[in-house]
Amino acid sequence: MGLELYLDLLSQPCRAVYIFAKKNRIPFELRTVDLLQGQNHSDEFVQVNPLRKVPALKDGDFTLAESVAILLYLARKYEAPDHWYPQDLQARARVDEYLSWQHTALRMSCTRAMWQKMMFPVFLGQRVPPETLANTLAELDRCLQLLEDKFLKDQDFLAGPHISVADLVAITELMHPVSAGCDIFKSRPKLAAWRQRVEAAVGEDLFREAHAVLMKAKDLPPADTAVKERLKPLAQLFL
Ligand SMILES: N[C@@H](CCC(=O)N[C@@H](CS)C(=O)NCC(=O)O)C(=O)O
Repeated sequence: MGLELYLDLLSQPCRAVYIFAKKNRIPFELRTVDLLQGQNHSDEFVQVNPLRKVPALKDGDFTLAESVAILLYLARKYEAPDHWYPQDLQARARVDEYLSWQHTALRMSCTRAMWQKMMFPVFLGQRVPPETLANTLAELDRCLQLLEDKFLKDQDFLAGPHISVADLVAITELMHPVSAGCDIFKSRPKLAAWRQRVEAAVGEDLFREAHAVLMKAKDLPPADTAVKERLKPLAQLFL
């Protein structure tokens, strides 16, 4: 068996891996793991990733978790064009710097914004206190400012003049609040222009395809009681 990628495109790191693999014409079998149905807890998936999270990779007997590790494995194994993860010491360090930062900053505020604005009220039928949402959106705004000031600056892409895995990881995060109706680019022309450049570099069709599941999430039918119960521990992390 060749390369298998275990993904749910509702998940932002899965979309980054999916776009990277497709854009680089890396052949893979897509194994969809439906998180809302709890398929990440199935015996089959736990064999691949005991952490029970997507994305995950299986390449023959080799299994790998964590989106950053997966992106870098794919970049190295398939010798992706240098700009994705440059060989140059300092250019690579810039990409690494962003990948290290975003996990503890942008990631959580994008996830919280999407869940609090959309998944709780629409899917779980649970009210989110307005002050909780306001705090989340304020934190998101603070992270966006850091993204612009520290990483994007006056460059075309986050880690320099060319698109890299940092841009994929970032844009797939930012599309989370966008899907919930947060117009995060409206008052940020620099970031909006960057988004256009990333979409153009990825290809608009691939970008749309990767985000189709997410953009339809607002139309999900309300969860039944079993799904609500199963998602409770996870959902609490996003309040
Ligand atoms: N640090 C991990 C995070 C993976 C992660 O949190 N995946 C989420 C989806 S975005 C997941 O599988 N959640 C299921 C759960 O926690 O039950 C990565 O970057 O791959």
